[in-house]
Amino acid sequence: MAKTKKVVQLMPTDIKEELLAKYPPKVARKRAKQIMINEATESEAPSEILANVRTIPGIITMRGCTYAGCKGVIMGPTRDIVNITHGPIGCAFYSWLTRRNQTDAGEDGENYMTYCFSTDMQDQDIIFGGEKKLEASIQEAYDLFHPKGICIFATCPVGLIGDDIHAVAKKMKAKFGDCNVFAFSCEGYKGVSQSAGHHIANNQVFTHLVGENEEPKEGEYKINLLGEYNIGGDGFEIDRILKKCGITNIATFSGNSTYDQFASAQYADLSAVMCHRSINYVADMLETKYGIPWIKVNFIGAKSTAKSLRKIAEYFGDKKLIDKVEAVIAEEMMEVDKVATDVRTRTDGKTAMLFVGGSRAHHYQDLFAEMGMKTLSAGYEFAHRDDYEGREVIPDLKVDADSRNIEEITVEADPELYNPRKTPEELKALEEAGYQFKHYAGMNPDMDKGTLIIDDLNQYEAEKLVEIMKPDIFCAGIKEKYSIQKTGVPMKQLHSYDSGGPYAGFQGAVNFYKEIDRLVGSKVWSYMKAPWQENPELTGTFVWE
Ligand code: CFM
Repeated sequence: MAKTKKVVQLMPTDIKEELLAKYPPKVARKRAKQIMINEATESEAPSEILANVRTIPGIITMRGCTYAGCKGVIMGPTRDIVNITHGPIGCAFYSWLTRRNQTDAGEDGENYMTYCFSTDMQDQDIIFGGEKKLEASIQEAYDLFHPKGICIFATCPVGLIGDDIHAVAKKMKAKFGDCNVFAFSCEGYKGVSQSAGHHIANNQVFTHLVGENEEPKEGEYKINLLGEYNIGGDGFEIDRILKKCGITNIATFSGNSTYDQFASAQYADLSAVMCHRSINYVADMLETKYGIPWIKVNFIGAKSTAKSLRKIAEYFGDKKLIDKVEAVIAEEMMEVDKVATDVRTRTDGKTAMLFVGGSRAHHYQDLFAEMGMKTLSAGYEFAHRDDYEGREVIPDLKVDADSRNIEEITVEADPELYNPRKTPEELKALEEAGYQFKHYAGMNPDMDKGTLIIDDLNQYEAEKLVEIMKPDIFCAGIKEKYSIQKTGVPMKQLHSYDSGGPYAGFQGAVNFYKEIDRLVGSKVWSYMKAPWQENPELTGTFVWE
């Protein structure tokens, strides 16, 4: 049977129209601003994307909540801090090990990752207040583990009843003396998505944790790796490469991180930012307070990894490091090129769609490009306009009531520790040679003209897109997985990686090529028919009939 002709004949404007056709006019008008035809020339198409705004009630969004962004995303991957969820048990249980951030207990053996700490709020705590229960939980955790730090995370009811979690944290910190206790007002409803939770986490970590360690860190070419969460072991692979190059990673925010790493971040000489969306606030604050410049990197994709390593080496400008980085790239690329050449005979020209949180929808396009695959459509769940259009748009971002809800903290240069890592002349020389600090161009420039960029994609639109464009693979999360597979299209989870990974770095690229090759080459989903599709007229009788 001839394969049905796909995609190309359809104009992006037609596809957009079809996605919006079912909505009531008001909903369609709002969604139209969140569906962008890249580099659109059509006069009616918007030149900017609407992002970081509330999901329309009734729409089944792919987003998560603010608590998820704070507790799950930023603080979750840290292994030796006890993270206590103050709230009903469901909030803790569903954030317990659901994100595949791996940890290695290290020499000290401290690893609380496998535990789930909750105050288990009950009806009476909601009515009479939960502060006493929180205090008792903190005490219990301290008595059991004597951790260096205890973090408290607010869930929705905590904000509604007004428990003062910060006062409790302060009291317990003073009582213990040897354990840093602090809290996050990251109630699920605090923002429009998990993005608000990132910002809240960044603020508190910077205020209460960064700089706490006063003992300088030794090492050559010291960097912080910001926005890398060690999903499926990505951080382990990046650390392997950095180590091989002779680069010292002082602190990862926050994959497999420790209390001590955060507390020593001020001793790095460069911040390398992987996930811009979740951690750019810390990058900026490290620069303001300590004078550490930041650059955007991407270790997803072998070529992107090589590029990022070269960028780090160029910053330090030391011939020894530059040569070492080149030697590592040459060595690692042998295997990468071998596998890429092989898979490309099968994957070249295939198509993908990516809808992930706030950076992977962009980063993973590099890996697909290395396999000769085209991205038809992509979007973020909760990123802001700068992640689409580049940081140049930041001054024009509309500050609405929801974003005003998230505290902006003022950071000033530290009177003792502020130390610009480069002289103005050195910075200028680098910039004149094309080096860009504090720069992220966003996803849009890397996507083809006419591709569809969609913010906060929902269940209905996901299925509709797949039906219209029939990609060879669809990438998103667990909530989307099964409905997509039912349409006959293979689905790859890019949050949890299903059970795969790592996909970062050189070895990660090899893993990804092989896995995607298998997925797009497999017909299993398109062969699968549900019983009711084959025998649509099933009849049944009741046993008593
Ligand atoms: Fe950054 Fe992330 Fe992402 Fe993110 Fe996330 Fe994640 Fe993600 Mo899931 S921090 S924005 S809030 S890269 S958990 S490791 S995969 S949505 S694209």
